[in-house]
Amino acid sequence: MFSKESLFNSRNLPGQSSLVILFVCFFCLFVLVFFSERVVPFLSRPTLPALLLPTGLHLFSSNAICRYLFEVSGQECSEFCNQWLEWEATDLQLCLNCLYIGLYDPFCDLLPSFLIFSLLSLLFHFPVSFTGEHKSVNGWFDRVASIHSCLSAAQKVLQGKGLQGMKSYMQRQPAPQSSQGRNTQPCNCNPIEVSARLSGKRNILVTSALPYVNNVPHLGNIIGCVLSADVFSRYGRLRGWNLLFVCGTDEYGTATENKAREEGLTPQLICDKYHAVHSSIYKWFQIDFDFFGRTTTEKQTEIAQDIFWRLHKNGFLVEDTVEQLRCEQCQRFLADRFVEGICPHCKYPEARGDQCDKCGRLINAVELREPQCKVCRQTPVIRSSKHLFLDLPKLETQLEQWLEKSTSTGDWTTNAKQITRSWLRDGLKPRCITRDLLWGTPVPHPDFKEKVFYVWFDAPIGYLSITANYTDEWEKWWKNPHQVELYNFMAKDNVPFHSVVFPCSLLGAQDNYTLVSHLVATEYLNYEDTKFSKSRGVGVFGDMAKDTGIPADVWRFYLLYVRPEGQDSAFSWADMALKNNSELLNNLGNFINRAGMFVTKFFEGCVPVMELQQEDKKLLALVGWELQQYIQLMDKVKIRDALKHILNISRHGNQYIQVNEPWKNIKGGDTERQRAGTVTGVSVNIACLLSVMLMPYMPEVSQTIRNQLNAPQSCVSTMLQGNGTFVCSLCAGHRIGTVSPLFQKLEADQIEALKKRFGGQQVFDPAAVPAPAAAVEVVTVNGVDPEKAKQLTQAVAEQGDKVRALKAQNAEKAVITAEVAKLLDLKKQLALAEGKSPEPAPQKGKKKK
Ligand code: B3M
Ligand code: ZN
Repeated sequence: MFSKESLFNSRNLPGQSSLVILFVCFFCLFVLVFFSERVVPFLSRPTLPALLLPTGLHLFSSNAICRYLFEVSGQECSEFCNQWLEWEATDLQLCLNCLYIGLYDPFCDLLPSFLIFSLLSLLFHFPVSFTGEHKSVNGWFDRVASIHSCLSAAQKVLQGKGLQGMKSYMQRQPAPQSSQGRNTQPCNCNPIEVSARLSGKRNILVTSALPYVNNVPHLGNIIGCVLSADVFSRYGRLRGWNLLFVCGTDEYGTATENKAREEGLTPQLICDKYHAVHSSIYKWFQIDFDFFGRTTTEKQTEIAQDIFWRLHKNGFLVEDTVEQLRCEQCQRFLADRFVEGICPHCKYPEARGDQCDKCGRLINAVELREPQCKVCRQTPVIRSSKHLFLDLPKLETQLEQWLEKSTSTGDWTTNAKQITRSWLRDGLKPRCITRDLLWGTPVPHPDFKEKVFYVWFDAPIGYLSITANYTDEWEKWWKNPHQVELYNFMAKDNVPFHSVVFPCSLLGAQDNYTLVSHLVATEYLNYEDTKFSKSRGVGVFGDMAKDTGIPADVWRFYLLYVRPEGQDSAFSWADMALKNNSELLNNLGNFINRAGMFVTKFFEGCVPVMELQQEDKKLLALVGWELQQYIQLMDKVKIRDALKHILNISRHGNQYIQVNEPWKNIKGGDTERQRAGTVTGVSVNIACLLSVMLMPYMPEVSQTIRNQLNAPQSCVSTMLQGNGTFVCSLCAGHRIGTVSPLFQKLEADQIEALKKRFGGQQVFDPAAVPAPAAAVEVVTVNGVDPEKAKQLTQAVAEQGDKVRALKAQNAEKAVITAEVAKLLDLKKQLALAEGKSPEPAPQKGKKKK
């Protein structure tokens, strides 16, 4: 491996090509400083130098310019050259940025000149001299060094100690960390370069797996899909990307039909009801979709049938006959999960049609002994039925070619690549895409007119139809693979459908579809030391989070802090309290609050004049480095890792305040007071940066901080669009607003009560949860008590779950009877609170486990 160490220490003279590269770096900076009109016209600011090609294309990364020069000179870029280029893009750039920030002075207009000197002095790390054929490089350095602005910059920085001074300054700085030492993969693409590909912007299409409509999502579902996609989308918008974020409920299939039967509603009403439930949960969590649609629409039928006919026409559908269980009483074919019987392996009497819960073996429904329809308990019969299959083996080669490219150029998570590989390793088999159901997108083929599409064929098409319901220009997103990058967010169990089955549908349909470029899959989130379980009442579900009194942003923060990124993780109440109290309250909140309070208390609310000392420059360099890590990680969708860098910044800030003690200096003489001013000004500017970095994670807190600081709206767009350089956005004289604490402590007793409430052992006891700070006033009209009704609705639901769980576990009859009695009592109370007569509800069919 090429090592940076050897570069810094080697006595070797860089070869000619490496000098070319260094030369290009200097050249670019030179262009930037002295010919700033050459910057790329569509960039928001003159960030990088540019080379305008005869074709009209702007190259504006030194690396790209270098490659171009090789190309036109007819020379080949050797392996050694590539290594230098990589070094330039990763280590050199990083080092320069740190240095740049280290020298940063908000009132100095000689910055670019410092940069040149930084570069020059960097070279002093290399014991090289430019002789013979490299003489011209030497001459160039000399000429640049004698330019007035460079000289005066040097004087200002070096205070007369000359380049030797710069060299010793450099040697006192920490060497840039090697990429191996960092907790990140080096980002080989210059983000600015990529962002300019299309009329100055990346076109980013973000989807989150479509949640099944009939379930209330739990925290694990939320972090895996919508919340992760939301953070990335918010980040992308901050970066100025042209981004569309769509999602919606996945509404067809047996699960919906059964839920409808359970609740005595039509499937459509079930979908309407639960779509609203999902929407309100995501709204509370501040998931900022461009559009949250649903799969039961006309557009869905239109697009799904179009894809179907294309697959049919192109010969990628095959027919086969399947044996299935049919209940004559219910007049329907039974999906595997809706048949029960005796396990052919272990004789467990309540084995399901797909799996035995006792011995865990997979079962084919037709193998069950004494099968029963779970709805009416009649014995089903075996019927054979004709179905259509997607011919995956026929598409395999095409799929593999595409996968090779997508997984190597895109950011696929490791689990996504592994799961996909293992599916391919086992060889693809044709997959049935039709079902004998009513609730689904109708199959348009006359020979299959009683059938609907299988949900997993249908659901991903939902991404397209949902977009189509949002904009007539949906094809610009979905039939534009060269100009659109598609990010799919999901939990790992959804991977094969997104990496194999759905891409095969689209490849086979041959209509220039946009296929996934970045498949981002999370691992699983556990609840404490167990799994989330609706039936056991274990875990926090989306609709309950808001009743805990904990703000949505704190929920977001903690879920993102433990995001199962790379490995399974767990939600834990104790840990949530700990992270809230240590990271949010004592670290982040404390720093931002102190910075603002100093401005308010010591400087009458106006940002003081800053005169940066070594100490301040060091801090800004550190902050800049953390910001760069944040950007690199976010670009790679390492959401959890990136969050840690925000917290690092406030940690550095707290230390800085602690060491510099502005509260003491403010009482001293002029010099001390000036020092207090600088420390306060620097801190409050860092607080402003933090508010922007927090935006994707905690949108409300982020806005609150900017309101408190009275920060200009422009800081939001400028701070993350550069390459991670720190921008001073609150200048001396800027008046901030009213500062107040951002977070509240989570107390031990509050957490204990919440843990009990969601632990599955206890029935909901509203009295056990301390009321949130601002409890809603209870309105009582004619005995109707909405607040109590809300709590009782929850209690009824939880008690219902508990009863079902006990039944499912075959608990003792006496125990079940006692719990049923409690349930009936709760229902009575609920009816009263709702102002209805307390009649028991009519008996419904047995619920699924
Ligand atoms: N509804 C499964 C799930 O929610 C399924 C995802 C569809 S994505 C097109 O896990
Ligand atoms: Zn069994």
